[in-house]
Amino acid sequence: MHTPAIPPESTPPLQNCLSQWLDKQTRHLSADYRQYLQDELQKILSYQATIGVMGKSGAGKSSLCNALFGQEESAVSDVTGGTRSPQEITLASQAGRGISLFDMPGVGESLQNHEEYGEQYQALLPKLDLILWLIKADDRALSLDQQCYQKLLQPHLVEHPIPVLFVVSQADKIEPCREWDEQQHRPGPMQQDNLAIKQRVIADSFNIPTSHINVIAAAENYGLQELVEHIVRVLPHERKWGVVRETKPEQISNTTWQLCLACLWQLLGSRLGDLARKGKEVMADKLSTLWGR
Ligand SMILES: Nc1nc2c(ncn2[C@@H]2O[C@H](COP(=O)(O)OP(=O)(O)OP(=O)(O)O)[C@@H](O)[C@H]2O)c(=O)[nH]1
Ligand SMILES: [Mg+2]
Repeated sequence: MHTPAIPPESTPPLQNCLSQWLDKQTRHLSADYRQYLQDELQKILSYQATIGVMGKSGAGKSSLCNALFGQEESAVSDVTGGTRSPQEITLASQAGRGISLFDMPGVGESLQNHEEYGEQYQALLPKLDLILWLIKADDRALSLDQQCYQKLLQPHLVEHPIPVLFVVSQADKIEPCREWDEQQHRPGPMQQDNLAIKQRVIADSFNIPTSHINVIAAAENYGLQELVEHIVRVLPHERKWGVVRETKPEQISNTTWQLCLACLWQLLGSRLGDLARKGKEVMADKLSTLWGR
């Protein structure tokens, strides 16, 4: 498969770039099939992703969302009279319909409120594609996060299994802080060791593999490309572009871009296969030759 040579920041609007790419890739097909694929491409590209962002107050949720997706555009629902409810924020769209972020309440609060939040979570979870759970690098008190995960989230994940990625945030604040490399914007050697320990502690506390935990410092632009790559890897193919489309181009690594294109190609191939199976003109040989390239 030929892929468009990018850094994505040099692309015209994403839709145009991918539409031209698809046009080139499918030039051997009949006009009907090409149009069908272009329509499918637009459907895939216009998916609106919804991410739940969890973590104690001050964990760095807003900072991360702004670093990945841009400035806050509007708060759809609000915090009301002492009872917090999930707050939906639509972030400024780069090239499409925006991305919905839910600021999820409850983390860091006492268990007394969990029953009330439980119902809200049950209602919200089916709407979400992914949850990001932030824990500040220098926060040693994990027990409220842990209880919230076990009591509030885990029971609903059984019914609505969506990926949950843990994020160690504000990595520059882990001891010894003075070691942070201001030039390279990365942790020093002892900070790196301590961040690895932190990842292991979180993995043990939440019973997840360390590979599910990213380390970032949004204010330092550290670890953000890797986090985006991880998000894209865990999302189903048809939901990846809703996130990539809205992510700032500088946070999309070449690996992420290539991965998304390969998955898009696979997805379009299967859509075309579905169409052929539905009894339209059979082009099995031609299609398999084209898709095998
Ligand atoms: N040094 C450093 N500070 C950070 C980083 N990320 C966020 N902060 C700071 O941490 C504070 C809290 O960040 P927010 O993004 O507001 O945290 P939040 O989780 O949205 O907090 P709530 O909205 O209260 O739930 C702010 O003063 C940020 O500037 C980081 O990577 N490094
Ligand atoms: Mg916030």
